[in-house]
Amino acid sequence: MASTDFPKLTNDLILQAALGEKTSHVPVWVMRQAGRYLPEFRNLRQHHSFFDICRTPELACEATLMPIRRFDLDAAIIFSDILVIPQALGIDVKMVESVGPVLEALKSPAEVKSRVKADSDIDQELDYVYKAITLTRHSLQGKVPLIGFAGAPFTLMAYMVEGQGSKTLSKVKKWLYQNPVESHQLLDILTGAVITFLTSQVRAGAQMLQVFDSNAGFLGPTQFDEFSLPYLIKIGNGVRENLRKEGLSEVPMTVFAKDAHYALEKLSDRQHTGYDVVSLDWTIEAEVARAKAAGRVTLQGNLDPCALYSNQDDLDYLVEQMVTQFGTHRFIANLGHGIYPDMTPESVNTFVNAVHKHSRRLNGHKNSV
Ligand code: 1CP
Repeated sequence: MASTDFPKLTNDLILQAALGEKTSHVPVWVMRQAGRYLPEFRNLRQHHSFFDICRTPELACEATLMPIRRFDLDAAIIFSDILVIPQALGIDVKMVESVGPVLEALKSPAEVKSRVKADSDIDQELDYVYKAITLTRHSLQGKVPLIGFAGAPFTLMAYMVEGQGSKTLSKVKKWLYQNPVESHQLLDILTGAVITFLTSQVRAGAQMLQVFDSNAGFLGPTQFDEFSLPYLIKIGNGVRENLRKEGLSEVPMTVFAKDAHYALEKLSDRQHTGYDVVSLDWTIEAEVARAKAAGRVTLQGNLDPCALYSNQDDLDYLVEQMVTQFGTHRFIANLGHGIYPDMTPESVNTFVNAVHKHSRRLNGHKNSV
């Protein structure tokens, strides 16, 4: 299927908001919106393994569309995982029931040279993601934009060294302190792979990109400045440069450095980083984030995912508070991290509709003044 002649986009609210334009209401999507909290996704998982879904464009497309059919969301995010990059570099990744992803971890810094395939053909390895994106972009029929994504180099490195999620990330942080040279070598390899991967996602049809640095909060400001930020900046600028060179339109880019409040001022320097949107976790106040961003980027977030356990009236009120505090301009509503599997579709519906309802009302008030 051709990656050109896509259906005309009818709801571009999120793209407008990302670029700082005023919108009639605040756009909203949910991190991990296609996942196990949906009965139809659990049903799909009974018949297919996680990576089979990722690797089969028709199934990845189907999973991506599930939340779009149910809720009034303003964006779709392609069904995939950040760990497809380590896989493409030759590291085995398994999805283990009730554990999550388990990788064949790098046991020593020497293994960066011996086990990480730095010359791997990323576009060939990950062609299934591009095919899924092109198919999904057509299947969305222009209803909402399609977001492509990748893991940030430090977060990917953390999984490659730890082998799975960790409470302390002490193994990977040991590398940063004891083996900075090999750490930078690995981060460089990952950065190159991510730039190629994101550029090709846009070529295939992604209309917006997000980089997930979910483990950023484990780094303090000094280590973030050395081991994460420079690579995030290389990605922001590298993807833009590639797109320009190919004559492709640039797309809005979002960075999510979870728990890295200390870096918010630097991450909000759009001219330097290349990111139009900074996504926030729930532990920072809107007012503080707005002051640090200083009008330079759009903010995304940041309701505590656990607010979805509230009753529906309380949830509606919490959303109202969030939209009132962030304001309706330069804001994309989301959770402060991914939704959990035991949350209900009903609460997602309430969340999404409350964002639209309250932001429309707030905009109406403003217009009538
Ligand atoms: O068994 C299953 O069905 C696996 C559950 C699952 C799903 C649905 C995993 C395993 N990944 C995904 C999809 C996924 N992962 C998406 C799809 C699109 C959507 O949002 O709807 C996205 C964007 C991701 C990104 C991802 N994967 C991140 C970054 C975002 C975040 O949550 O911080 C991370 C850290 C991962 C790793 C990962 N993959 C899966 C799990 C359970 C985890 C986290 C493990 C851990 O806690 O360390």
